[in-house]
Amino acid sequence: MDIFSSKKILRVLFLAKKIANVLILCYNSNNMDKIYSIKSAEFITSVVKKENILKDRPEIAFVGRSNAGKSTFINTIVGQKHLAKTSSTPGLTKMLNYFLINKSIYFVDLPGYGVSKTGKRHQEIWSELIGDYLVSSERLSLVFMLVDIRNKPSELDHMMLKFLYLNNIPFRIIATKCDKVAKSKVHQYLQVIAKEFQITVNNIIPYSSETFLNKQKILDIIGEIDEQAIRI
Ligand SMILES: Nc1nc2c(ncn2[C@@H]2O[C@H](COP(=O)(O)OP(=O)(O)OP(=O)(O)O)[C@@H](O)[C@H]2O)c(=O)[nH]1
Ligand SMILES: [Mg+2]
Repeated sequence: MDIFSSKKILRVLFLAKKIANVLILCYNSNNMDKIYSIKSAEFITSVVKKENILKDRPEIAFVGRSNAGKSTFINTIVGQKHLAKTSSTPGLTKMLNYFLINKSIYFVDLPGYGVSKTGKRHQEIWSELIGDYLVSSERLSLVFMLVDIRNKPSELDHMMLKFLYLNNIPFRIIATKCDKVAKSKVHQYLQVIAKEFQITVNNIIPYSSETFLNKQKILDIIGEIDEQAIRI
């Protein structure tokens, strides 16, 4: 074989290696960096009694003080403006509202706690319902606990966190309404919440329903729970 044909073979081999590398890269990006998205979300039912709690699918629940932004959070995460009812008046969500996501898992919007206007008896009924739900939902996979970034966690927030710990319920903390504070101050506010809860700042995900800050990060967390996950 003369020197020219061996050079040709080397060039072909080099090209083949390059093509193989590109193909491997494409394969990996198709299979490993899949992005979870929500294709469908529909209201299923409202529950007021323990005996009616659904048990047929994995669930993600949303807890937090009234007006923390739970229902708005659900709407922006699923990409529908009016799926869960929202209001600037605290105490709007009074029942357990179930939404079916991607025909696979439930989102459960829970009544907020800490509304003095609604009367003590009402609050007792709600906290009983929230407690019953959290302990008796066998397929509860995750709780998103929402706190308004501007507010120091309340006594009820502390109680909720303790409750989740003691009952071994996996949870993530979301600091909502980040658009309401200066960007440069977000970390400072998160530190206040972290200090109060005695956790590290990294354990709190800042969010805004106005800017969709960290929406994909939250969708990816949801995707880990959705076993039937459809990813793009
Ligand atoms: N600027 C801003 N406003 C928000 C955000 N999230 C929620 N809100 C507003 O906060 C108010 C309360 O939001 P909801 O989603 O109804 O709060 P909730 O926690 O579901 O309240 P309850 O149903 O009473 O427990 C509404 O006026 C929302 O528009 C946010 O990220 N940024
Ligand atoms: Mg609500």
